[in-house]
Amino acid sequence: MFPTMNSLKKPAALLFVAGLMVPTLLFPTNSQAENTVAANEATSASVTADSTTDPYYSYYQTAYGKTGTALKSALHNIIDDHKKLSYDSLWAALRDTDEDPNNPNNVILLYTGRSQSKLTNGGLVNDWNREHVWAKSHGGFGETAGAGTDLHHIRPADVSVNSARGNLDFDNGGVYHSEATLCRYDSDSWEPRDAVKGDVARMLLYMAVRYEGDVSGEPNLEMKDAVNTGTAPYHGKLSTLLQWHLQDPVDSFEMRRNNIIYTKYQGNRNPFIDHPEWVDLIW
Ligand SMILES: [Ca+2]
Ligand SMILES: [Ca+2]
Ligand SMILES: [Ca+2]
Ligand SMILES: [Ca+2]
Repeated sequence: MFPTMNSLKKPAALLFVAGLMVPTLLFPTNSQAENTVAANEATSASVTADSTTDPYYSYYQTAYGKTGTALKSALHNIIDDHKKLSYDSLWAALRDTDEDPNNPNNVILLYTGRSQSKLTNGGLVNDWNREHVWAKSHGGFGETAGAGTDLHHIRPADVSVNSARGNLDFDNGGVYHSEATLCRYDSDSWEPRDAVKGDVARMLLYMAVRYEGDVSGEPNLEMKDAVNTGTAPYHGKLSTLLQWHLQDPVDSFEMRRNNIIYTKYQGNRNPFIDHPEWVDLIW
C-alpha cells in the first residue's frame, strides 16, 4: 500500500542502465534516501489508512467519518456475528496464526517470546497452552464458543507463565518474571515484554468492541482505567494500554495473524490493527 524502496529505486536503476544523464536533484542523496526509508517505515508502522488506501474499505465502509460511541457501534456491527470456533479447534488454529515466521515447525509464545515446537502443547510446565489475554474470569465466559474461543485474543503461552499471569490486569511495574524474563508483575498487574505490549492492548480493545452484550449469552466487555477489576466484565488498565498501543505499533506478525483469522477461521477482523488511529477516536 506504500511505496517500498524497491519500487522507488527501479526507475532510477533503469535510467542509469539506459545511460541517461540524470540531474541529481531528481533522485535523493544517500541521506535523503535514508530519510525516505525512515519516513516509509514510520508510515507503515502506524498503518493509518484512509478510504483511498484501505484494502478493506468495503469491510469498514460504515465506520468511516464516525467517532466516539458512533464509531464503536459501527465497528461492533461490522465485527460481530463471527464464526465461533470450538475450544478444541484452537490448537490447530493457533499453530497457523502464531507460526514462527522463521520456522514453520514452531509457534511463538506470547510472554516468553520463545519459539517452540507446534506439537508441544499440553499441560506440562514448559508446554504451551491457550492464553486468554482478556482473562476468562473478567466476564465469566470461560471456554465457551464466542469470547472463550475468540482467536483475536487467544495466544500460545508457556503453561507456567500463563498461570503466573493468571487473571491479572495489565499495567507497568513489579519484579521480572524468572522465566518470561522481559515481563514484570506484582500483586495486581502483569506487564508483558515490550514487543507485545501493543498487541495486548489491541487485543483487549477489540474485545471491548466485539462484545457488547447485545446477543443472548454474550457478555458486555469494557475497558477500565484501573487494576483490581476482579470478576466484573472489565479489563485494565486503560491509560497504560493506550500508551502501549502507541509505544508498540502494529507489526507484520499481527497483520498476518489478523488476515489469517479473517480469511480462514472467523471471518472478522481486529479494526485496531487495520486502523490504529481509530483507538484515539473511541478512547
Ligand atoms: Ca514454563
Ligand atoms: Ca501493579
Ligand atoms: Ca508488537
Ligand atoms: Ca463492550
